[in-house]
Amino acid sequence: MASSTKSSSKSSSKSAKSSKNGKSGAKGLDESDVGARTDHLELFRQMYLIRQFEIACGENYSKGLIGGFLHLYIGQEASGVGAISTLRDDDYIVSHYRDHGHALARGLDINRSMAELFGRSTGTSKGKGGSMHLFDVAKRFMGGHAIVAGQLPLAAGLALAQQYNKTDALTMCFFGDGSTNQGIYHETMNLAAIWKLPVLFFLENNMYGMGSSIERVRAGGIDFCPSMATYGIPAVEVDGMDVLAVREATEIAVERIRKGDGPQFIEAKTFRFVGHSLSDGQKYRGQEEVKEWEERDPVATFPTRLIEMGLATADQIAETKASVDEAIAKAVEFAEQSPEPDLSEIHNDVFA
Ligand SMILES: Cc1ncc(C[n+]2csc(CCOP(=O)(O)OP(=O)(O)O)c2C)c(N)n1
Ligand SMILES: [Mg+2]
Repeated sequence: MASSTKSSSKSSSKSAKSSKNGKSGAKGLDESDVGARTDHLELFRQMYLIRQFEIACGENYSKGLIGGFLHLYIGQEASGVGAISTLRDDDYIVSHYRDHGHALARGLDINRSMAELFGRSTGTSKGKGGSMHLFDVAKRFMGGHAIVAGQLPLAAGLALAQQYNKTDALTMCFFGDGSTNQGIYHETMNLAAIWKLPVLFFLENNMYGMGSSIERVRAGGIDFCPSMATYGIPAVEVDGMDVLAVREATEIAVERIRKGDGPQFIEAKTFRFVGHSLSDGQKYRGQEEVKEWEERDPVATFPTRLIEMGLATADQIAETKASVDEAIAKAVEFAEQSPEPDLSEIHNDVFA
């Protein structure tokens, strides 16, 4: 927590002072700043959308309308939204099983995403993937993968294709602290570095794997950036509760990758406010720690910051929330009313 707070204050003050057009984020913006204003409000909209989507998922899981495992992204919204806001449409994203936030930040349709969780034929994977396998090739969102660290070599493969085809597009790969003790993690880092692949390794260090703190299971401690020297991959730590700081750090890394500098590594220190999955009693951590992180809840604190910076009004925040709430209610309705996949579909899209 200490290092996160430290990097937080440093990066927040920095990011609060600069917007995309280089002007001050202070009060009294003129009309030429409308773009920046819309952009900041959009970051809030996405974080709020993810939060409300996840709350709705939790409710419908309890009702038995969503089956299988359910890993919620509550608390980590600033990390995914800030990072993905820097990407172009032709970049790829690969994620793990805690993928709803990444998918929604990428702009996957919320009706179809919700329907996927409900296991309905209108879902992004036709109802056969579920929560851990959201997928949308048109959006270059290449899943949703349930095997811890399994998405890392896939990211390297996608990045190799981008390099081979001489594009300046890149692959952003999200993974958790728990995946870093898998052998394939080290193999991927080494290969990506040797081949200078255009991949952004984005670690969401939420301090816990499934039921153990990273402090207990990692010999190198809770900070990952120093270990990246082993692979010669430039690494930066950022406060994952601060959407502007995440965006700023990611923008720099993305620019380097597009220039052909090879892989970059970002470690966002973040926290999941809820259990690993909905069947987690959280016996491995104290609630004081959770409360401490919740005080920095990005969804709750960002509106105040936006208003103070003169980037949004209280009315705009309220309107944004109301329209998201309505969209989520409609997504649940869409999912509930959609049919289950037909039995004749059982063998389709399973093997390539
Ligand atoms: C190869 C493999 N081993 C174990 C699991 C079970 N499992 C699912 S999530 C998880 C913890 C991963 O934690 P982390 O990478 O920190 O991601 P977080 O859940 O914190 O986002 C484990 C052990 C799995 N899915 N795949
Ligand atoms: Mg973790």
